[in-house]
Amino acid sequence: MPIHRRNIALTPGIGIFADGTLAGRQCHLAFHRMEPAGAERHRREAQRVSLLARTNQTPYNSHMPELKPLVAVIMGSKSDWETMRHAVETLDELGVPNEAHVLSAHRTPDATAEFARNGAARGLRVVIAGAGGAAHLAGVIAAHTWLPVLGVPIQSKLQGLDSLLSTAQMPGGIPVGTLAIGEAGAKNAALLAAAILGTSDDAIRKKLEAFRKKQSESVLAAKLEK
Ligand code: RP5
Repeated sequence: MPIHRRNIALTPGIGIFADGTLAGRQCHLAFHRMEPAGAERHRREAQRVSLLARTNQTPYNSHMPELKPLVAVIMGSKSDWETMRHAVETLDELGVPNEAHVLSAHRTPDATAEFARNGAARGLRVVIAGAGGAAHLAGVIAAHTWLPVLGVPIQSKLQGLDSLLSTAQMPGGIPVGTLAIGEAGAKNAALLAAAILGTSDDAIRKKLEAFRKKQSESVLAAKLEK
């Protein structure tokens, strides 16, 4: 590989070299010839490419692929998507760059741990994890990262009470911030993630304030039928 070949246009999951070839495994081969800062950046992107290649379900991916995701929305099964899509839609509405994947604590344990360990280095700042039944996904992710993890209990065969208790009842030491069961929890997880990011990001805080204002106006404008 020529020394001058550089990865010049990385978007989440895909990079393009100057000669038009796609980045991926090549990143591993090329980065040792780059200056340290660039090499580190490309190593992280290469890790991301490799993880997404094995775990990504593209229909659920970020609606803002040009921006580096700050929030990851993870769910234990494709069957959780109808609930967790409310988190993604709310993040999109607030302009928070996000990504979404199906990863299971028990069906894909290695990929889940790898995702959690690499998340902070990839630039993620909050993880939202939704799972149902014996819902240990949020806790397992929290065990592998210092990032704040917000848990969404999915409405299950036991109306979500099993999911709620499994997500909320973390023993002291590894916290999971647990939201309400189902759709409300997914939406609120996104709003809470935005609030966390908004403490250091003015643009996101302003979007959140605008969301609240619009919501208040809509409540005050409610007309009741006699
Ligand atoms: C959990 O098991 C998932 O989060 C999901 O809520 C539940 C059922 O999964 P499926 O059997 O529908 O794939 O891991």
